[in-house]
Amino acid sequence: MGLWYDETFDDHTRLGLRVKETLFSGQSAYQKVEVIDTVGFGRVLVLDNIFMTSEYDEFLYHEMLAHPALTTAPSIERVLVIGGGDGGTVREVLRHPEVKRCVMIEIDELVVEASKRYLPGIGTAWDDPRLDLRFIDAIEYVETSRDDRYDVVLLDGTDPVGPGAVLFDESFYRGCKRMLTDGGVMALQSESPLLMMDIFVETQRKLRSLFSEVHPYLGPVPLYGTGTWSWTWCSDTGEPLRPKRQRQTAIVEGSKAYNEELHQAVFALPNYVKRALKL
Ligand code: SPD
Repeated sequence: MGLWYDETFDDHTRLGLRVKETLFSGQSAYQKVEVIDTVGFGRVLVLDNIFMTSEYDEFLYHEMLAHPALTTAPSIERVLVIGGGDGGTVREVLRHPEVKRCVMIEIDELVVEASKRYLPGIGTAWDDPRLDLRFIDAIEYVETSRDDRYDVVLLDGTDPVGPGAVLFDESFYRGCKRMLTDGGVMALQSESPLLMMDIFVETQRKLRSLFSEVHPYLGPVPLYGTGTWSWTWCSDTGEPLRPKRQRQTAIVEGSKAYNEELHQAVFALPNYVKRALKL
């Protein structure tokens, strides 16, 4: 049978991947960092026993976090990415020619080191001169850099456990909103409405208390347990279903998932989600 690596959810469900070998295992000041090579999902980044991203399906997650926001914000010259130490999100951001500067705030240098070495196919934009990568605490950055302004803010955190839990706090969302330019767009990963409905609903509540436009959207990410994942598009003006065609054209051909039709489709919510959100 060989060796299996399991992520366990709430002691009642687990997802197991058959492992070929462990490529890296280390402990940072924040978390356990591992890269495993698996039979079905290729190389997988694992933080504190939670699957973060895989060579097999990472595009489904990173393209959907980045492009709905980046194709709809009024301007995308300045982009802030919080988390995302594997490099997949900044890779997608920097595919947009209009982006002039992308600041990435990652607390854990070991995640980036391990990803650069063992997941070079995911982080392909580390050397882009527009990228400004800083290893600092996002909470501290948002508190101390109140004058920095961004057209788009993307939150690419872990689940709300361990060092990433604070990235789900309402006060943190408020700080991120303060950094947005007028009409700016924030997008974030907002967990699974199937596996973590309570966290999903509570996240939507917090965001709705801060932004006038809050639109969750869904897509498949097989690595994340139930396969159904959510992201949320937030702004005070505008709406997510009016993307700029020119920006879409610039990236659609090079995207594995994102296209014009999918952009519209992902915002269509199933009844169980609409009912949970009282929409
Ligand atoms: N259940 C795991 C959720 C992880 C979301 N973030 C992944 C980071 C990929 N860049």
